[in-house]
Amino acid sequence: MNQTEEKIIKSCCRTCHGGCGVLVHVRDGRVTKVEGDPECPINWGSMCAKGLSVIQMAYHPDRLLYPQKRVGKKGEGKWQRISWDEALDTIATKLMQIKADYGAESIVLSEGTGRDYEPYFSRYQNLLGTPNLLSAGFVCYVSRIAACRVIAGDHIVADFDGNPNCVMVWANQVTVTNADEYKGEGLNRALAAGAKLIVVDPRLTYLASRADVWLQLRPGSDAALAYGMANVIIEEGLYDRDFVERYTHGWDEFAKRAKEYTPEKVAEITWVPAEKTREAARLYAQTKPAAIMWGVPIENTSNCTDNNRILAVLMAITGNIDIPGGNVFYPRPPIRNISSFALFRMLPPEQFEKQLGGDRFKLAHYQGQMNTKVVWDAILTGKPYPVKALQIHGSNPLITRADARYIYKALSQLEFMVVADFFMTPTAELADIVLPVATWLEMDWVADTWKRHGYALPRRKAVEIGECWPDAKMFNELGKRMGQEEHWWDNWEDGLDYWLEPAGLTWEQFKEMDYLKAEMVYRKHEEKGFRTPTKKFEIWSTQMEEWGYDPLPDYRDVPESPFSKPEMLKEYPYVLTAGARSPVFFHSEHRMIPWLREIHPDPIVEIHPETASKHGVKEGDWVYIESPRGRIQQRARITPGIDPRVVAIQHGWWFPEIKTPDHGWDRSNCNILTENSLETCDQAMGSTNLRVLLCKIYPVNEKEAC
Ligand SMILES: Nc1nc2c(c(=O)[nH]1)N[C@H]1C(S)=C(S)[C@@H](COP(=O)(O)OP(=O)(O)OC[C@H]3O[C@@H](n4cnc5c(=O)[nH]c(N)nc54)[C@H](O)[C@@H]3O)O[C@H]1N2
Ligand SMILES: Nc1nc2c(c(=O)[nH]1)N[C@H]1C(S)=C(S)[C@@H](COP(=O)(O)OP(=O)(O)OC[C@H]3O[C@@H](n4cnc5c(=O)[nH]c(N)nc54)[C@H](O)[C@@H]3O)O[C@H]1N2
Ligand code: SF4
Ligand SMILES: [Mo]
Repeated sequence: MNQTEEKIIKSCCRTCHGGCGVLVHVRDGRVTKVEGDPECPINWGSMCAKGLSVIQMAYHPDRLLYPQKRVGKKGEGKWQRISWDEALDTIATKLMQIKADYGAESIVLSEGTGRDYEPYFSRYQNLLGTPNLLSAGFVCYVSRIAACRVIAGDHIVADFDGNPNCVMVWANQVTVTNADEYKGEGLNRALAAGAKLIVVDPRLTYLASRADVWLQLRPGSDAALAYGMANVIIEEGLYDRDFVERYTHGWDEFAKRAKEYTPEKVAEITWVPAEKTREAARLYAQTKPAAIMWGVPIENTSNCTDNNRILAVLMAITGNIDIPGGNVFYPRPPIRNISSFALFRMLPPEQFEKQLGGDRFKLAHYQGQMNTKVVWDAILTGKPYPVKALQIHGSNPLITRADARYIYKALSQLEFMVVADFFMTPTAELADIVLPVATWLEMDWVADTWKRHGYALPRRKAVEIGECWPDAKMFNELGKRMGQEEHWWDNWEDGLDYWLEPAGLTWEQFKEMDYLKAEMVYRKHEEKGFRTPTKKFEIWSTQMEEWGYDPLPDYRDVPESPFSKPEMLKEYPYVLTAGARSPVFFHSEHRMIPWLREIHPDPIVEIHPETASKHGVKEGDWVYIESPRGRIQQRARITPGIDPRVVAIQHGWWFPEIKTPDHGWDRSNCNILTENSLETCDQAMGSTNLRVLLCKIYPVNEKEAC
């Protein structure tokens, strides 16, 4: 390569859940600029602040550049540089010893959200023989996939390619979060083409401000509101009779339950005026085609499974399933699917049955997902069996999982812990070995395949930095040291050819392509029915019934609310909603990136002006937010865009600039406040109440402010 010539490499960002096509400019082996690729059908040239800041992340002075081992006590912050060979040999020896002593199930693997090395990680898991792979999936997206799978055969995605004329955005800020399948660009285009917009959100978001109808509901009351809409749709005859009669199972029972949820009754539960519920229901049911764009607050809760089910039912009864511009099943690109890549067949069934929490949370178990509390319990109590080791790739549980102090206790007691990350996070500080990970700029990859939008895109390596490795390479090299040699490759990148094999492509061929996309076919049910036991869309789920759950979706209030715990209101008078995304941070990431921190320097609590004045809180003041579990500080933003009975805080906060090894992990971390009991989480999926609880607020005195 001519060292002074600039090269432009077409690639695919993954600074969030990923997918945007990007042009990476490289000069002298260093990335000098990234910009959106106008030809990419995912983002059409747009990029967000996080993606644009990847250069500051990749070349950050605090970035982990080589493996390290802990030399002091846990959390003391004393580390020593080691070679890759020493790191891998230590991990392999220790894990094989633990497996021999306690069984493979005593090793828990853990990944963060949307990490697309999943095929390699799951292959490593299955060959190791542990049933315990902890991800965010039990509270996020996979829970939606699981619920849709049992009632409709597969996940149902808003079809922006098919030009919806109405979009109901439910608990979602897609133009900020670009979550899961499509980027916000799809919605922007639909709105520019004149689509109607309904927004269901307790906060006046950018999208709510543009909406034809904004339903400002009480956080956590979603299923009641959806039932209220179903009530209107049924009472006013706005449902799709033909679809309901030919393709659904359980309509009569559902209609009977929906009858109870009159808009007036729903107004009491949700705080949404009855007329608004009617208006939204009519607009959604009468504008064809209409899509629901759903978001994660309906899943980060104890009613996760049924929130998902009832929204899917709204799609079905209005005949918006698998039609252009509705909610559709996308065919996958014709490459090796995850279960085949990950060799699921290699995990013995008796090992799978040992999955922690598997006997309790049946939908989660069915989808290979697990609740987190069962892992912390097993570490601390040794029950139902001991957990001795945790290997974490790309997660920061101390900040992102419920009841953070309990997690701190569990991680502090763990016998052996490995963390692979870009930076030394508060979680990594408790590890024994820390491994430096490559960013998306530093690897070839088949990107975006976990999403249900039908695309696979080539991510092309632009540079190498330090001794950082892609996670996939770590699994490949560890696997070979742990008796799995015959299932791994000499060079980890050869796995890309294996992945692409069913498409008749090698990586060398794929990387010359823009993308691979399966051809879309709509209305598949007309020919084949749905992939459920009855071949129908199961409003009444036969699978849920068999597992002993309510076959119909139900509304259950969150465990702490003015209705479920009125006795708490005296001390904790406000409904707290925790975790609406900031456009410039991805969960606990990016607090160390100068461009992004300049835009968003502090954690923010949103408070209504009346509420703020009641507590003597002014714009920009530090405020304590307290729940029965503890208290944290965030800075006040006074806004009329929130109900006076509700306060909204942000999640993901720690302070990399605080150089003590705890990095201020418990000052503003909203998961100090959340609760995590097994009794209050969703009994099918195990999802925890990360979003809604009761709290009190009061000003921080000057001496105690952050
Ligand atoms: N910039 C950025 N992007 C991200 C992430 C990030 O951290 N930062 N995280 C990624 C991940 S893993 C996910 S899951 C997605 C999530 O992406 P989204 O689904 O868009 O999630 P949020 O922004 O958390 O919440 C969306 C909206 O729901 C509202 N809301 C809160 N509680 C309730 C409720 O009880 N009911 C209703 N109807 N609405 C409620 C919030 O006020 C918020 O405006 O974003 C992904 N993208
Ligand atoms: N209270 C509350 N809690 C929440 C939420 C909420 O709304 N409220 N949201 C929940 C949701 S939906 C989710 S998905 C979870 C997310 O939870 P996590 O996935 O744990 O969150 P992140 O902060 O995105 O990721 C943690 C670490 O992964 C590292 N990382 C990023 N990419 C890679 C990679 O490719 N490889 C490796 N090895 N490391 C990488 C980052 O540097 C970061 O330190 O949080 C949940 N927690
Ligand atoms: S939305 Fe995500 S994939 Fe797109 S530019 Fe931003 S960080 Fe990258
Ligand atoms: Mo998520």
